[in-house]
Amino acid sequence: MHGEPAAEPGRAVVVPDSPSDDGTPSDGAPSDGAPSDGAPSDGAPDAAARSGAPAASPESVAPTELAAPTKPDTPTQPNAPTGPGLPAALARLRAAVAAVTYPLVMPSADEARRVARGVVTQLDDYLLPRLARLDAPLLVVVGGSTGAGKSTLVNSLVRARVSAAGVLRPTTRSPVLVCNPADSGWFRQGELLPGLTRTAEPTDEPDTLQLVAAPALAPGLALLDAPDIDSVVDANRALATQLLAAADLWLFVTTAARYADAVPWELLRTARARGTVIALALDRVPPEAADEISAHLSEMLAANDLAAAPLFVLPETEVDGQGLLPEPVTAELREWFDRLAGDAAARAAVVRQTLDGALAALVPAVAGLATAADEQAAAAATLTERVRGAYRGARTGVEQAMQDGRLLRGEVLARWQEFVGTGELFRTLEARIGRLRDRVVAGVTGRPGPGRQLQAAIESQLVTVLREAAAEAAELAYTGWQAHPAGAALSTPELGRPSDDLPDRAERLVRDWQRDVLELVRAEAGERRFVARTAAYAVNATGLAVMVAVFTATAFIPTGLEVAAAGGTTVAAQKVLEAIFGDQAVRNLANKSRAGLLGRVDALFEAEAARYSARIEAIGVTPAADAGGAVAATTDGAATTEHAAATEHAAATDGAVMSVADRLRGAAAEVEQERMRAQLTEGTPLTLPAVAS
Ligand SMILES: Nc1nc2c(ncn2[C@@H]2O[C@H](COP(=O)(O)OP(=O)(O)O)[C@@H](O)[C@H]2O)c(=O)[nH]1
Ligand SMILES: [Mg+2]
Repeated sequence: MHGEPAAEPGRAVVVPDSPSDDGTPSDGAPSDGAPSDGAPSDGAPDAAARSGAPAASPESVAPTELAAPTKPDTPTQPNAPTGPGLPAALARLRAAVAAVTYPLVMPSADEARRVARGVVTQLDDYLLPRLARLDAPLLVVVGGSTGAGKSTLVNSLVRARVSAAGVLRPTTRSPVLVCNPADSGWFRQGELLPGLTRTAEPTDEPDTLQLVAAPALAPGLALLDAPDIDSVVDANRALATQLLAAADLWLFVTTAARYADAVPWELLRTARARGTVIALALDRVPPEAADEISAHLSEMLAANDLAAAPLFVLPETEVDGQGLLPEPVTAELREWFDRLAGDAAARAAVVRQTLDGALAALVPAVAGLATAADEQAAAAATLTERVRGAYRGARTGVEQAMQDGRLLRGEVLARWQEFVGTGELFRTLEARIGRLRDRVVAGVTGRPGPGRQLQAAIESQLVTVLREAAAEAAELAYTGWQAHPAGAALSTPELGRPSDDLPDRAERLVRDWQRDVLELVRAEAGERRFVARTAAYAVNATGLAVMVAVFTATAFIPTGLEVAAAGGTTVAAQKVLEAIFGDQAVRNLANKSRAGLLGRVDALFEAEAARYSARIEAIGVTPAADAGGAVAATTDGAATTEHAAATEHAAATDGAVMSVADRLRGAAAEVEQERMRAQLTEGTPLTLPAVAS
């Protein structure tokens, strides 16, 4: 299928699928193009190898060592490459960037996701393969707005209709890469732009790149006809951006009518800021307006710090039968490309400048990602704290209910009074406690019915308090989340109510606690004489008295409120217990029981709160408070410029406590250090061929 010649007229042929083609750059220019043994031997890009096995040793990027054959490092861990060197640092940065998501709805999240995708894509598409093969053919991406004449210009430059021109297409169509047949191996093997499937024919399939070999194009330089940067089709615009990010040189095509459009200038400024090498073609210029328009455009270029960019002015003409511009119109541009293609040093300088600029641009991009990651962690912490606060409040509410006598009103109070018998007993109890000890025991042991009813009353009262507290907390937490954009996006209405099985769990909690209390009483009473003389029921009854005592947390010093609420009966309960156990034992029992109950309440509410935190955990964001610890070390590391310090820093902050944002900052700092060490542009100043006129 790849072997068929191009159907298009002209000299262009479809790139043959030649097994003997090893992708070695065509010119082998000794100044920068010694065959590299780091070149992959087959056309199948291997993502793991790309990210994990830098194809160039660190020395290979130093300008003086460029011509030296490079040896691929042997990867130890495919996803966490270690060791020095720019490729390894980039692979680590790639892993760090790819590991971070920005799932919480935040003002910075959309942009961060877009930037992160762009960084990873550019690393895969361009930075890593280009760094591994600085000598590979130069890729010129032809970009510009719809109808500017990009395809027509590419076709005219190679004197063949390789790219469909004048088509208004609502769908994505594979971009066309044209190169000299000698360079086709490199572009076909897919080191560069590995996510695009190479095709020999035009196709509407997404993520494809049509390769066309054109002998008319000099070896060493390829043209890529990119989709419109202002396309109404999102996928086209995204692809145009992706391709421009993989360019060694932008040829920016605009027209006399469109050159002041905002979108292109936005892109040009960004490209300029990062040092991308840019040339401009001002197309379809009416001869009578040529001076005026090119003067104005030159002004605009100067104002945007682009005065040095070569500018080619192409007069308006008719296209020929093949849709090509007359040869003289494109002659200047073609000669310029020919000179650039033939000048290995100039090409190397272009590659190095664009590459170095793109690498330098990673630092602010990743800094933005780190900030967005911090904001995610901070938002997660805020949301977590709102939930914690709500359930802390619920716990406090239950604790207060235990202390303010609320639990001793109504049914519980009535059952307690019934349980302990007539008020008579207790009115006399205080004075005759010693003598009445045995009678008290008899009293509490002799009424099984009221005991069970009291127990049920305590249970239902406590369950009610727990359910109300849980309902209040759920509502408060829900309201808190609704008031936060990220929380609103994460929450669903059922979070605003206690979980469905909360009533069951609350009932079980109370019963389990009541059992605990009886266990305690049994243990405490074990050594006491009275137990020997009483039935198991006495333990039950005493346990109930302990429960009642628990609900008077003023530690047996009745407040006015408490006395009013319980009518003095809690004091009586205490006296009964003291009569049986003695003062200190009662205190211990009540305290232990209270602690036991609160512990169970905490667990209940933690489970309720976990419904919320599970939503944050599910999307993989670690709340800021849980991620601290290594902040100081990271800041130190990021500030240093010494490689040794960077390595140390990486080791020192490689703990589990390091936040994802700090990981990003550390990885970016390492890349920046390695970029400066590599001195990509040192000794290779950009000297583009001169533009006539
Ligand atoms: N008359 C004339 N038509 C041109 C010229 N350049 C491009 N066109 C036409 O303008 C239309 C859009 O051109 P095309 O190359 O597809 O623009 P693209 O969208 O930037 O690729 C096509 O119909 C071309 O034939 C030119 O210099 N002169
Ligand atoms: Mg086009």
